[in-house]
Amino acid sequence: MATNRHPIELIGAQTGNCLRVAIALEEAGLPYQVRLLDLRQGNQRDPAHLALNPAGKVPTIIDRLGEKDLILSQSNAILLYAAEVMPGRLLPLDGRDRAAALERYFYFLTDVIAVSHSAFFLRSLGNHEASAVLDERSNGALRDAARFVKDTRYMGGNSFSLADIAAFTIASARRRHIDWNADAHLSRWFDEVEQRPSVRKGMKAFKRGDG
Ligand SMILES: N[C@@H](CCC(=O)N[C@@H](CS)C(=O)NCC(=O)O)C(=O)O
Repeated sequence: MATNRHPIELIGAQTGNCLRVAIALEEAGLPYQVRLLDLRQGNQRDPAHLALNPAGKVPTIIDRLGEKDLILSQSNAILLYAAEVMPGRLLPLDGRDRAAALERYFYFLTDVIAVSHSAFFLRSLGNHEASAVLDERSNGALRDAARFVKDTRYMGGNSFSLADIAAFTIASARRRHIDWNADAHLSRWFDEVEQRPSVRKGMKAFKRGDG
């Protein structure tokens, strides 16, 4: 299904939001090409990028579909789009299993990643006390996710899904703050996901500059 497609253009940088998209495209088997922006140089606010994403953020994708390009921002909307384009690759097809995987996906997005991003923002403003409170809340939610992989192989059930991609990028970013000896299930899950070919390739996508 994906072989006759134009490669999706993935505009981004080495950040968690962009890495989630690269891993999802790898796992979905969708061809893509990376366009690297230098966020420190402010490339995200160049007029050409603002025309694609007026918020001046990454990631953004361009999917050359027929006569009109699909331009999409918001990393997690892009992940859901990839799941729709390649049914069964990123979310289970069965409705009950799919709902369970989505529940976990949103757990990581809202209870772990969003809280961690707020902590980062407060830290950048010098508000270390409030930032530490949110960091601990986010880390606690991540630690608590060990129970998700106690009885199933992956975060959202018995198949790899968007829930694992969301969980992995934040766990990887916070790995120094997690006591990996405290829970064998969490470390077993992390080690397995880290070795997955799509994850290995996706994590390097913005280093080599192509998909
Ligand atoms: N909710 C958006 C957040 C996008 C976002 O904040 N991107 C950051 C990088 S992870 C960015 O572009 N930062 C550059 C800036 O704000 O100037 C998403 O998930 O895509």
